[in-house]
Amino acid sequence: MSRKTQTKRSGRRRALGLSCIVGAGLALIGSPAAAQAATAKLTKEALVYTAASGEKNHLTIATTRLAKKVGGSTDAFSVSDSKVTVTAGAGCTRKSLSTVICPAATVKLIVAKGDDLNDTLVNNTGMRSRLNGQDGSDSVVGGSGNDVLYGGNDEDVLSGRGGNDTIKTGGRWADAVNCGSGRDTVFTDWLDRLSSDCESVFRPAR
Ligand SMILES: [Ca+2]
Ligand SMILES: [Ca+2]
Ligand SMILES: [Ca+2]
Repeated sequence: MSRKTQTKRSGRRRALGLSCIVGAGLALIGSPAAAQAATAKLTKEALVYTAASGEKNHLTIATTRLAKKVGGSTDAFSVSDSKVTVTAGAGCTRKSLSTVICPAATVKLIVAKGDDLNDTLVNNTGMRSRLNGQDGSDSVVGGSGNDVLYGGNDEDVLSGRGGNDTIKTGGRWADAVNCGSGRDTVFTDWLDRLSSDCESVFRPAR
């Protein structure tokens, strides 16, 4: 069978399969979107949250407690994205459809990426974090520790809150930056609006 014929046939099979799924009212089950859900996992020293493309995320990371000690501690982080389904990756367990719990014993950094669309990423802990809104107009909110916040493309709102934060607005977009307390450093451009409490501001020449 030629390659062209094979492609045609598999295309027909895909079309038939899809119409059956839609007909049954189960469009999401088994689809590529479901296979690429947002994931929270532990790496050697970090808690990593990765959104999937096509999701409008509303992520909140908070502290919680485990029923039993893991790594000598009951400290844990709850990773909750109210807008999407979250998958539990390495070291973490799922609490509900949109909430995953990860033990805190080995975590020295929180990393979260919003991928595309307009997202909200909030670190409500004292653990230092690296949060990246990526594409879309995002709201990125650091915790009380020293955070690194990236807006990525489009018009973002970046809030450092407590701690000595580094805030990077990225691109030629009209972003808004609120540094909060601590000694904060901002890498910005002339379109951005900054609060008056940003200690070090770096802008390219006009
Ligand atoms: Ca997103
Ligand atoms: Ca963005
Ligand atoms: Ca700050």
